[in-house]
Amino acid sequence: MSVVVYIGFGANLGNPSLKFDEAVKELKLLTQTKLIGLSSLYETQPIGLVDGGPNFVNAVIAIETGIGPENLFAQLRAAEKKLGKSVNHRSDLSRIIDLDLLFYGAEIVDTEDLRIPHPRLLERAFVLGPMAEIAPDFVHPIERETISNLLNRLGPEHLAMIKRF
Ligand code: PH2
Ligand code: MG
Ligand code: MG
Repeated sequence: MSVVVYIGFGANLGNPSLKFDEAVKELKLLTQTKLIGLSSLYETQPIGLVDGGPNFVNAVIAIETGIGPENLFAQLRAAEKKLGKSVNHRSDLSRIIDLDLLFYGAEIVDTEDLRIPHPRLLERAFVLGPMAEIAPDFVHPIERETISNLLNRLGPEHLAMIKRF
């Protein structure tokens, strides 16, 4: 059984586009997993950072995988660590890599450690923008709206914060 999974990539320190290539390579190494889509890279203004760090590079990666959601989440944490992220990195600080599990097919997961769909993606043009490029018609399993509608629902001030490279 394989499921289409969307993963958000973000980085604003070091060499983000190189990190993106490395992240894609790591995902290709996962068992039972096939890379099926890559968005363009986007330059995006930081949201909610307390350290005044530089703009981000964001993108969305689509894979098809037989790995279950919890296991995949653990594999993403392991890939982040391998690519140089410290384990307890705070979400309000600049980072050299962030790999977020956005959607696991239409599954809804809500445990202490893991929430899918990613709870903050609805307000994030830096996720919805790149995802709309590769999966505009994907339906959010809770909102029951397509990614392109969710993106359009965001105000122009959000859209102004992302720019395709
Ligand atoms: N990630 C965050 C916080 N803020 N801002 C942008 N533009 N892109 C990100 O990936 C991002 C962020 C926490 O993961
Ligand atoms: Mg994140
Ligand atoms: Mg993260």
